[in-house]
Amino acid sequence: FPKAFIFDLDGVITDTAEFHYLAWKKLAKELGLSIDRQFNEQLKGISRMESLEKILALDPSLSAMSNEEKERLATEKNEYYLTLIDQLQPDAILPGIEQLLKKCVEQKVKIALGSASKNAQTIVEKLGLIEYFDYIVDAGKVEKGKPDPETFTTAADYLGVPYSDCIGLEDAVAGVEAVNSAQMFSVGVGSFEHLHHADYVVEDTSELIFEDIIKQYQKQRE
Ligand code: G16
Ligand code: MG
Repeated sequence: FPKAFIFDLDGVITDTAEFHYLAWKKLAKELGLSIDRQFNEQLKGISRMESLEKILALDPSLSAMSNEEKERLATEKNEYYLTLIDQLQPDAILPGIEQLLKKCVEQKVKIALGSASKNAQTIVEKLGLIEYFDYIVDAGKVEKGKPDPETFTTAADYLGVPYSDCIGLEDAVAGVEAVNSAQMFSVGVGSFEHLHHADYVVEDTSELIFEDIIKQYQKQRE
């Protein structure tokens, strides 16, 4: 039986991707650039600075920008993002997530968060889910972001659980890669086309059924 579930935040627990998108879009516009939802797919799961770099790469004339200027732009994006997530409430929890958290508690499976966001704790608090979490790993606790396994191994190390007894839930390709390289069982949430490297894929969070996940995990561990 698994000992811990490690949840990604954006795209698994709530859909903050839309707010990241709106904030980046506003910043891009100020730089004379335009981004769309398709482009935003690449920004899922990667850090704030890496996201900014991808946007700046759209215009070669911006390549000479100083680090100070980049910091200023990243901060500006975050300030706008914070005004957008200020309205977050429990109704923004994705379908099936709270039931899954309750099942974990019931079955004495530990719960951690493994997010690339520096705002992870604030978001989980606004959603009213903080009590469920035994530990939160956010961007401030790791040196290497996803796809490096550090986000997930840091959570397991804190919980004192072997990696092979952990299940990582992710919506991003980089996130699934991080879970896999931590030697954990990976559950991908989204299209099979994107996430076929995951050990188990469901289309959306409403299909994250505790018993089904356990069954798949046990089948693979046999
Ligand atoms: C999230 C989002 C990313 C975002 C990153 C950093 O990761 O998916 O798009 O760039 O956090 O967020 P912040 O600017 O708040 O530090 P995750 O790992 O929760 O999916
Ligand atoms: Mg995500």
